[in-house]
Amino acid sequence: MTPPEGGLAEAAPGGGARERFRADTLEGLGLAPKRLAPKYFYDRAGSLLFDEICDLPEYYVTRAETSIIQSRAQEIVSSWGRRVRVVEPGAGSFTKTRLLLEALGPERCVEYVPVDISSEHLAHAASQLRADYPWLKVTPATADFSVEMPIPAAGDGVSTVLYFPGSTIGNFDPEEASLLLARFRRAAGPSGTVVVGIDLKKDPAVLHAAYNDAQGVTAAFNRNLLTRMNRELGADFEVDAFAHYAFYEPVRGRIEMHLVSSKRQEVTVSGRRFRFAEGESIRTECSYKYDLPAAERLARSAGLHLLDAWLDEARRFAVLELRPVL
Ligand code: AVI
Repeated sequence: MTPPEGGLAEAAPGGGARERFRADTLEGLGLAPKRLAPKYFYDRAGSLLFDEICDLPEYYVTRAETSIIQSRAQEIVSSWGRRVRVVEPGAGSFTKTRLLLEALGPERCVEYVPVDISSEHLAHAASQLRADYPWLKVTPATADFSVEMPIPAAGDGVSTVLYFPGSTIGNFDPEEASLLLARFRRAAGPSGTVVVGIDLKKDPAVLHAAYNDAQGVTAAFNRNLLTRMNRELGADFEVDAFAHYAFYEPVRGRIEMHLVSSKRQEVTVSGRRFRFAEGESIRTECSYKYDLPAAERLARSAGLHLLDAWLDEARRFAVLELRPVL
């Protein structure tokens, strides 16, 4: 899977994407405290590491969401309309998407529109789906959905379902998440539906374990960002001189993931020098956890209301069905 649900970055970025990565990185490392955007985790190695994370015993997220879709697919799609176009920003959640497309079937599913910044990833995803579902019309759209959703209006009598699984919404700050959901609402149109996966608040020990796995895969995933900067931006990070540090911050309700410098050092990125004090960090990701009332407030702030919510048995994850407030 490349990249994960909602992942934005390219496996091997060409000119524009590389320059965006450079500009965002130089800006983020110039801030105090330093930070980088999590969308840059997902080069080829990062995407493979994320696949491994999804299979880790501690990382319940993917299993919890898949179990909801597996057991409730028919119920979830039941209110989506007679003729449906499914639009998926990120277009990476094959198992879950397939279950939903199958639940809709050729009678109801008129089109699937994966939206991703990587045309290479889209072409691969589209050809796989066309091979497995010859009845399915697949219309890939190349775009950075965190900036724009250039989706044409649906045909007459066709309702659009914006499917955003994986709790990728949690990787956006609440203000950005609200803007993103509003963009999805506009893309879905007044008769459309937004279906989003959110990770729920829970015992901090469970959260802590999920982002500090025993095998160190999450640490490798975090550090791979340094390797990527070295390769693509001519940086000279000493990868072993930065430690993975992830913790749950209960006031904001978010996991914060950092890379902490183990010593005083200077690093050059694209010809610019950045100083690190011993113990100084780069924040590489936030992963917000919601409860249902907070998720409902977030939806409202984006002009959406909560129609339904499906939870897994352990109540760790929720799939929300949202509709525009008319
Ligand atoms: C993609 N995203 C929803 C994952 C998360 O849980 O926030 C990324 C991740 N970071 C560390 N582990 C997984």
